[in-house]
Amino acid sequence: MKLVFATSNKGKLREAQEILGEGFELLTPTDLGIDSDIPETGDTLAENSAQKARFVYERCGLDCFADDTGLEVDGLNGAPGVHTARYASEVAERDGLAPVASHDFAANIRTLLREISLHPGASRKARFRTSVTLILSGKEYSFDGTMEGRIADSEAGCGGFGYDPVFIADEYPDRTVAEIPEETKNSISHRGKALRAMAEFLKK
Ligand code: ITT
Repeated sequence: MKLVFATSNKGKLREAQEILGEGFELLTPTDLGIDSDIPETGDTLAENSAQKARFVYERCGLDCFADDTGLEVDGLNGAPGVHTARYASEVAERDGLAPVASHDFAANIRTLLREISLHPGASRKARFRTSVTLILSGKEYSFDGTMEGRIADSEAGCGGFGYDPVFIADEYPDRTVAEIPEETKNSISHRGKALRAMAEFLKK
């Protein structure tokens, strides 16, 4: 089955292809000549994933899905949450520091570790949440997934992407997600759960 995945994140695309398997051929907006930045201005992950999927569906009319993911840290009152991709740039703006590009993974991780260190004793318990919106023949469906864990004291590992070097999943408590094989991550991850639910739905 051919589906457009409304993403520009290569890590997400690689994981989604591996999770969904050979029965799914994923195209990206770039493959279809859609080069404009896809807006994400919602207040929730669900609003953002719907916004991304609709943006692409309106331009190509093909069945498609989008993934919006957030990292919630208990000791930071749920931050960065819906602001996960642009955390460093928003904190820099808040603190009057030099501007940082959004989606700067290294800066996002540095900011997260710094913000937690400013709250000694605060809980490092955290979770990734993914909201997936599928548009199939014009109708919308949503699927969710969560991976529980905690924020490590420092970065470790070079697998995965994004915040994986500082996230320790409950299932593998002695290493970060960037230190476990991608297949293992996909078997327990927020994205794995949401996309397997979508695949089950599509197979019916
Ligand atoms: P899209 O094009 O799909 O919107 P994005 O990178 O903007 O890609 P999000 O808005 O969902 O994606 O941003 C969430 C950020 O959270 C993303 O930039 C990553 O840094 C991080 N992230 C998402 N999934 C992750 C995962 O499985 N492991 C670690 N970090 C992840």
